[in-house]
Amino acid sequence: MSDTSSIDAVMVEKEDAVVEEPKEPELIDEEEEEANTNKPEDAAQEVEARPEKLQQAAAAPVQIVSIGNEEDAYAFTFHKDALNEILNKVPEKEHVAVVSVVGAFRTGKSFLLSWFLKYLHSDANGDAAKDWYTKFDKLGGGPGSNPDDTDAETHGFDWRGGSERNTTGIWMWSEPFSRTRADGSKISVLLVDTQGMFDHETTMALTAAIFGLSTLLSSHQIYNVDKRIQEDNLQQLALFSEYGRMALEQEKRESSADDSDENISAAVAKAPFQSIEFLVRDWQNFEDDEDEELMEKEMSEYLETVLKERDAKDLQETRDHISSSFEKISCFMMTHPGFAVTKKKYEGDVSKIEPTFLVLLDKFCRKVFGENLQPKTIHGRELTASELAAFMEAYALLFKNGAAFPEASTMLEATASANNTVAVNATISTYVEEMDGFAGPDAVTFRKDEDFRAFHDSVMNKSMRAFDDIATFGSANSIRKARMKVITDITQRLAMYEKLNESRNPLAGLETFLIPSGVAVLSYILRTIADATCSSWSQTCRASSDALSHILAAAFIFLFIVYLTKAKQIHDKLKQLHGAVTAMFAGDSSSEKAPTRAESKIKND
Ligand SMILES: Nc1nc2c(ncn2[C@@H]2O[C@H](COP(=O)(O)OP(=O)(O)O)[C@@H](O)[C@H]2O)c(=O)[nH]1
Ligand SMILES: [Mg+2]
Repeated sequence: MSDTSSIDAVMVEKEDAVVEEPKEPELIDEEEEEANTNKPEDAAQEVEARPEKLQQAAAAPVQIVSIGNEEDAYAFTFHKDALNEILNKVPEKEHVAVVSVVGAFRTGKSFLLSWFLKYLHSDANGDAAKDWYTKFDKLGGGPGSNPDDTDAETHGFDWRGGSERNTTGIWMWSEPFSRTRADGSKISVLLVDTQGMFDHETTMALTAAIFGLSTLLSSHQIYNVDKRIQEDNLQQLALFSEYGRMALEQEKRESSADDSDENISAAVAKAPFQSIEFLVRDWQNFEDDEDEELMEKEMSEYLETVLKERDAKDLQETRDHISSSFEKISCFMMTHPGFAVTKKKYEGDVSKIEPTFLVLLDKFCRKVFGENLQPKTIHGRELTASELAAFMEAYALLFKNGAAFPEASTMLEATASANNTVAVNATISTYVEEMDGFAGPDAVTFRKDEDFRAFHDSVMNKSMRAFDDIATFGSANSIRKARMKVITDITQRLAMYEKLNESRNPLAGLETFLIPSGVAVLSYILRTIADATCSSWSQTCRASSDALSHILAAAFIFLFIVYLTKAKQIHDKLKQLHGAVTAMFAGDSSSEKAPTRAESKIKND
């Protein structure tokens, strides 16, 4: 588990780091949240209503976006705190993958996601048994499951068969799943469910809005379709192509401003959205004798047929738009799970599911969460959890006033603005992390002026390079503003580090003692000389000696008063001096362990 304060800290910084529109994120108080959540049986509320102990124990789907009603034009409400609570569980610098499922109402999206949960638990150490899906009796999230039940086996995305629930919105599983990538690095997987698309009550604009938000958010989007890929499924996808085209053009412009040819081809090759996979449910065309290899062949041939060139201009355009918007388009087919599964009373009994469905399900899980698993990227940059939160917030704001699908340029602006925010936060974190270790609240060594400046300069250069690497997108003016914001912030922090460092200077404040001590020593010496050299009959000489002894006494009294008022500081200073001298002789004055940010934070708290 991560340092849970870290995302909050970044988010707090982020709020004041917003450099241009969109406006301050909506923070929803509990009352407002209740009013905005469209159904009383809302699971997010169920989670909140549960006792603390159970909330910690039971993982559950959490609503991160709820959708209003006709009165507010189906405005989206982003539940920032709910999202952050999940993202805080991701280790601070770990990248995140977002796997989401979109598609028509009651096509088995939540059912599939509940299976994903089972797979991810079974494969927690990357060693799921070949027949992992037979190792338990029941699938969680079904009609018989109780969200208050502490038995994790019964939890899942809500796929209650038969009930006409219509809780529109976007849901995320409360626990991220840690996976190991092929290169050995860790990645946290977040599962996202969408509800309320393409049903008879949902307008096309709302469907497009949910679809759009989910596409912007995901690294791998599963588009669940019933029986076959239809033309309207493709058209729905092509809706985002305008955004894709603009994003690509912007990248091309940026690359041509750069002289390296390598950069141009790398940027042009990048589509704005990552991976989309059509998941055809209840596919009926596999032959009885087809083995897995043949089935896979059939899947890729089917996708090729669907996407192949068409004579009709509009059909061809749809295909071109999709191809240029997504980095990767794939297809998988599942057979019917068996009629028992579609019965109203079906509660998730695994033994009633058709074996072919389970075999294909196993293949699909391994495909999605195996080596294909990619972190969420924005313009080629892999995101951490706190960065994902910044983008998610900017995207949700696009639909704040209603589910009218935003202009591509607005989506692009939101991306650029969130990207600048991420760049500002990352730059400041880099600076703070390094400076904290060198001269932060927990550092103990006083740094000489020239060392301090040199260190600051090098950290500043490194941080600004980090900024330039991230802030590559959007208008030059907004990037410039974000850059200024970073510089102002770092300048303020520098002043604080200077003060902290100065407070560790063992010689600071010594002038209060040095001057009276010098006067005392000088008067003592002069008096000793006077006493030794004066002849007994010289009045002037005796008077001078007396005057010097008065000065000496006055200096001592002054020193004594200062000592009384500053006893504690003097004690500390002497300790510091002693420490500095000891360390100097031990030859390791600069090798104290740099405190981590987390340590300083804990101490500050
Ligand atoms: N025909 C069919 N039904 C399924 C499949 N998977 C799940 N179901 C059933 O479809 C109903 C709706 O499932 P659900 O996951 O809630 O659908 P969602 O609205 O897309 O999330 C439930 O009764 C499931 O048991 C499938 O692959 N094919
Ligand atoms: Mg569902």
